[in-house]
Amino acid sequence: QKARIGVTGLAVMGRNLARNLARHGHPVAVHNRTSARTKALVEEFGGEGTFLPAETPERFVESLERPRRLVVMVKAGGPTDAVIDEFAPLLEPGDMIVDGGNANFADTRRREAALRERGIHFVGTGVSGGEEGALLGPSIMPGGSAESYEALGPLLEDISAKVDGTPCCVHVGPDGAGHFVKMVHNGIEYADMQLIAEAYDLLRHAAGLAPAEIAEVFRTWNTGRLESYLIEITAEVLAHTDASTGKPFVDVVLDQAEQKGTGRWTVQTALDLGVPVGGIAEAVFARSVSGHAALREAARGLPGPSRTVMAGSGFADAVEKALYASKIVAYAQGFHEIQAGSAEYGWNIDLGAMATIWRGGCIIRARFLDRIRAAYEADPETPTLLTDDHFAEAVGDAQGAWREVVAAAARIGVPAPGFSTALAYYDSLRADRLPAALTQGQRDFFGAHTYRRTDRDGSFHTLWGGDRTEAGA
Ligand code: NBP
Repeated sequence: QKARIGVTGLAVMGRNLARNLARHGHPVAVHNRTSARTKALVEEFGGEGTFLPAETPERFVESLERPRRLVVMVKAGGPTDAVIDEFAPLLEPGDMIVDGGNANFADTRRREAALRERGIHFVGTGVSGGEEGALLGPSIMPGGSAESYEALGPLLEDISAKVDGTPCCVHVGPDGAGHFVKMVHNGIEYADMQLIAEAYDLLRHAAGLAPAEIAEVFRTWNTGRLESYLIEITAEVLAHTDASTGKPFVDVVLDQAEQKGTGRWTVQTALDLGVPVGGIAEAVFARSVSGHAALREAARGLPGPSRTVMAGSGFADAVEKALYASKIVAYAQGFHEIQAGSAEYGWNIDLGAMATIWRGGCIIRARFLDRIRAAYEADPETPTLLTDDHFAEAVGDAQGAWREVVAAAARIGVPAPGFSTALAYYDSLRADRLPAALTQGQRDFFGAHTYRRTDRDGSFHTLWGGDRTEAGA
């Protein structure tokens, strides 16, 4: 018997993806550099379906039906290249290598081009949902050729999460498109988590609520428009009590957030593409600030207002509005980045389809994504989600409370970089005039960088060092 698909790299993600495939009735070949993992998988879970274990790359490749579908789930970076170098010589034109790791999309573009020369399809695929998603149904974002999706799509759609019967898997676009979208998904995830953390901090310090009480607030929010996996787990974490001290769990965890890199890539890429993603950038910076222990220690005694409890009733509702509005901004920025990446690399990404496949399986799964899908259905070319009827109305309704919350944060000295930057972005977009005019004046003054005028075409320069007449054409 041959396997329909194979998975190499059997740590948590690969093992669970292989089990997911087997549970769906697809005979799956399994391989890992260290064969103990392969044996353990078959011993523990062999009863779940048909596994074809292989100790060597040669046996692994031999056990696959043609064209071969080979999923690589190893640590991203060097290990992925090592595995490709090991397996590609064993493959034939028409075979497919699916990289399900969190690769940088630029690496994926490089690998895809190199393997295409040899006739091998390289399918950089975003997989979201962590360990549990991989087993029970992740959100899957495959890039690569349309031809490879014909052979892989049905399998991937079969094991993906489903929402209202629709698979959370769609062909994203050529070469690096899948990993690009996964990267932005993670960037949005960073922003979403940061905004939730700020909401918690404000409820705690401005409203004086205890973690268990805040958990209740989040539970209530989770029955409304903010309903999402992240809000749900936030309530769980806040309600948890540390067994050894009896204190709220959140009070015994070191307040230094770590990161693996996809948030940083999202921001670096946005800078390269010239897309403003302040909400995502502040979320990455907030984790970075938290980790600078010595810096924070040095600055701890700096003056600030007393953190007296000041918020009255209704504050939680205001925070809910600030959170919803800021979240809309973060998603608008993330989708703008996908739109820009798609244009830059000619990927032709369907933005509404991205919202659709993120509704289930992944970390940012939320009711809210239906709204984004509807916004792109109404206008696929919309320059920003903020002008969609639903979102414009929601933000319009929230903006008063949003401003109050940002002001309250500033008054009591609680950092709210996510809420603040989102509001500044909103106000920047809606402004009649921006002080960028002054910036251009300064640039022209010190560097003769020229400026354009509101009333005439052409570029102009004022002779600042001379008689200040204007030259231009
Ligand atoms: P890890 O990222 O911890 O990688 C461990 C696997 O890589 C093992 O199978 C290991 O083999 C293999 N490997 C390494 Br390390 N170097 C290798 C090499 N030179 N040649 C061959 N194999 C090598 O596993 P993971 O947490 O399951 O994640 C797998 C991928 O999925 C990563 O790219 C990750 O970013 C991505 N991802 C993870 C999550 C998550 O929630 N964990 C979610 C979404 C995506 P060994 O057993 O012989 O050491």
